[in-house]
Amino acid sequence: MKMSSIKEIGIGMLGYEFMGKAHTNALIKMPIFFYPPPIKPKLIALYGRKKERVMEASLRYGYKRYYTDWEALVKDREVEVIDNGLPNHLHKEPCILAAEEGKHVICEKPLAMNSEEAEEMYKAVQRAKVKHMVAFNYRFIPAIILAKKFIEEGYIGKILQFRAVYLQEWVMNPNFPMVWRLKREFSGSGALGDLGSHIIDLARFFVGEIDSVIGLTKTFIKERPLAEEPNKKDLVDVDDAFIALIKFKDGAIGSVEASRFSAGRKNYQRIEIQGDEGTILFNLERLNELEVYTNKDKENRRGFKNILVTEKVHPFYDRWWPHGHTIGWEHTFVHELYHFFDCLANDKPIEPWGATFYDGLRNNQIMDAILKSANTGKWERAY
Ligand code: SOE
Repeated sequence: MKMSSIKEIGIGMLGYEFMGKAHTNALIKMPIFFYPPPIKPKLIALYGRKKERVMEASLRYGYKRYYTDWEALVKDREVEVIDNGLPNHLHKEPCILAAEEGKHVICEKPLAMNSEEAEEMYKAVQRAKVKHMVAFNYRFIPAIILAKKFIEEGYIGKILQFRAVYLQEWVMNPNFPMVWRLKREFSGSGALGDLGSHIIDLARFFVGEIDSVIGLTKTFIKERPLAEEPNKKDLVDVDDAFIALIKFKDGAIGSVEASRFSAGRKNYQRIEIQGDEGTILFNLERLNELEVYTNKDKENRRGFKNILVTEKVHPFYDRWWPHGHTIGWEHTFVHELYHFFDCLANDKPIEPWGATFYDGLRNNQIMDAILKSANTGKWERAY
């Protein structure tokens, strides 16, 4: 199969910083490692607010052109897929316009600022009948996929409890300046939407629908210096940390918490899934490994088994390196974008493996319920 004979598809990327870079890296790598690719992404256009910076990024990343007007990029006739890696307050309008223009849409998490916006976005992509995915990239880690397989095979029995933390430390310094992730008007919430959204998505992915929640939030540092004028301060109006308890529809219970004030925790996402016959443990800082325990083992042989999930039998792994040559955080984006383009090229559903805008809507509804509960102090329905 010659690469020249593979259909191409025009990509319009919104944002060139953290997620824009992670997604562009994935778009470039996907056809190399997932060869022949289901479709070949063509880097058509890149959007950013600041002309100088987005022009430089477009040259550095290899986009054909750049825009400082996201509406013009979305309407670019060569752009067939919109990949939105902008701050959360710029998810709704570009994604809805993309759908109205008949473009397929990938949007970073959380889908929206709140469930009202998420519902509008979900309805728009349904009306337009375009492919839609929310970039919950941790669903595409081979160890996470193995955990799902263990659960489906009944290896740990009926799921009774789910507990997850997602801890980072990057804003503990009071001199760390104000950024969009710390302002409600740009982010919608703090650690909850940025980190909590991931573990809430995985709670639904592993256990099932969430019925109600009770939660609390905390802001440890309430004002921060402005990057441009350090002697001026601005208010932090989002959570630095949250904790929530969960009642799943099927009777299981759980807890989720995220913090940006966890000294020593760099990108520490720890998941523990407990069944009536065993336990599965995952740690994002050791993402090639999975720990499993089952009572099905003979009594004198019971214990946690640590599996290095790098054999070719695991999804995606045959595309990378020999077993034991581990992969990293960036590869999760290559996997999720491969999944998107495979589903697009072969008209397959994004779900249940990938997260659609419906999953994004449910995620925002659950987070809204946690924020409501943090005010009322009561259990709130997560719909
Ligand atoms: C994506 O993998 C991600 O979890 C982002 O969503 C977070 O914002 C970042 O802190 C770590 O990477």
